[in-house]
Amino acid sequence: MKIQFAMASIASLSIAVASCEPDPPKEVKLHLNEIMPSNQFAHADEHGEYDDWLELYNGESEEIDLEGYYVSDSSSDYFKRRLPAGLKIAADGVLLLWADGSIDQGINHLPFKLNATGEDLYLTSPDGDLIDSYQWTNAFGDQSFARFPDGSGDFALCAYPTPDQKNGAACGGQ
Ligand SMILES: [Ca+2]
Ligand SMILES: [Ca+2]
Repeated sequence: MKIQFAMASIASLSIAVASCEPDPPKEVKLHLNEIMPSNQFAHADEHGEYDDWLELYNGESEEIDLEGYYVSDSSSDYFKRRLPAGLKIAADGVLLLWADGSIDQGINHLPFKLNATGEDLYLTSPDGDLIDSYQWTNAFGDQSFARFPDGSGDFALCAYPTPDQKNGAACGGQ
């Protein structure tokens, strides 16, 4: 009887706890949209350097302030780079980040490079929730992995990259 009473109490307690929980976090339509792990001659940064890059896409109807979001190339540390103040991405817009290991070159530069033979990328919210990730192997030079449609579609290898532009109809997209 005591055990039954205890179990009934636990059951009612868990119901009470569940009813007090806050709403789950709203899913943000912010995604990894295009990744070039082996940039050779495709697109140079503002210093004329052909560094690796990744592109984010904002599928929301409002601008997103990226300060406090995290980007990482390590599954053991999702918080490798906290994006600084000043990075904003327009509604239905894209933003390019340089993975060149040179954060001294500007707020849109990351403290790591990408590995053409294979690596992971992670995008994490300011609250620490993993928003998006992608893992690749064998990236070809000057080709990207791009989502079609922007933000929501699967990644596919793209021979006609669109850095800093929506992926649009390139590479078989609609
Ligand atoms: Ca650079
Ligand atoms: Ca693009």
